[in-house]
Amino acid sequence: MNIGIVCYPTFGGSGVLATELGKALADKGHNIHFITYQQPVRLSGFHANIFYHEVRVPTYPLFDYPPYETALASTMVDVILNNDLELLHVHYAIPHAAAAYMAKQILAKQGRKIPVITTLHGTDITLVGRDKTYSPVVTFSMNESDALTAVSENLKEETFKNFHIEKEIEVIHNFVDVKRFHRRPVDAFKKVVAPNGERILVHASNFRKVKRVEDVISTFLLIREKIPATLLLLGDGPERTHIEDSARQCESHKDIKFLGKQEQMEDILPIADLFLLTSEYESFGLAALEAMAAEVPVISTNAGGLPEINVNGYSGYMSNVGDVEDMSRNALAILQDDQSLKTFKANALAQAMKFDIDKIVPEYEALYKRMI
Ligand code: GMT
Repeated sequence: MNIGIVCYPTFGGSGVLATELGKALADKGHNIHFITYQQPVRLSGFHANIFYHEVRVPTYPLFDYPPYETALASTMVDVILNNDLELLHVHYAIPHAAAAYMAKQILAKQGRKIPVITTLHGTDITLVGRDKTYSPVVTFSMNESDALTAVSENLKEETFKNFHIEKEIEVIHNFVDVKRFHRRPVDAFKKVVAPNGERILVHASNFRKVKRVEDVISTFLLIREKIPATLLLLGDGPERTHIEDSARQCESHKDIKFLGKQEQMEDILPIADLFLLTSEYESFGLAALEAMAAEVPVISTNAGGLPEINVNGYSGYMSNVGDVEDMSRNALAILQDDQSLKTFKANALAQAMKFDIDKIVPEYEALYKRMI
């Protein structure tokens, strides 16, 4: 099939998932055309049947806000016509679903039909999309998509709760390539991070308010009072500066390391003993699933779709949002002895296998075939 994929090219989960999906489909022989404003971060190396089309937004002194959506819709039309695309799959509703609707109407005038699938990822529904500034356009363009998918049952429910949706939403859970993440940890790297065999805890996110990274630090400090441990914080975003500043004031600040944005998560995660995700909401929590695939148990909140991936007392533990005491108690229960850590690690991997790329990608392929 000739498929167009539209996504954000950044480190966010929706862009990561869209890119991994495109690469997996290309491996299966499909031609994949990414349409976005920058090369997606997870798209590196040469793939004979992956094409990248950059959306250029010319500036003009009149534009305080360059019209990205117009440029995107025009690029979609151009790429669809010149590459004979059979389907457009857009990830994250805003503004991709609206731009896809516009492209579809332009092509319809020329007698060309193109099915559009919109995959809802989370904040496009729960935070941004609900805002009345966007809501009418988001509702309309979701209803105009030929198919809607959501990355969790919880997100499907949230969508029906917050928007007037007139069609079915199919849940296709996010996936992970377990083979890629399940690697032996690099001993030399582990030695640098934890020279005295300290437990290694990891958090990865875009440091937005919804992630409550301050709870990651508080949980870690409670754990650190009881056992030797070190915390790696991966990623970057608006909350990082003040969290880094306040972490510097703590007695254990030397055990907290901010590594910034990292592309090779599969090299870092395998050295970890525990992954912390303290979010106020996660539609799914792809970062936690990648950790589990690297055999790392997860301490998370029980918000949103997290209970669909993290099984309490098996692949890790879940606590109420903000309950850092409970999160640290649970973390210590896993970390305090090697046997318990070993069991939780094995369980985390087994749980990740349920969301393996080989199980989930065929669900998208089946949907594409139906739509085409
Ligand atoms: O987590 C973010 O803020 C980024 C956001 C995105 O759209 O890139 O992630 C959302 O989509 C991911 C992939 O489907 C999910 O794993 C995340 O849980 C979801 N984030 C939220 O719901 C807050």
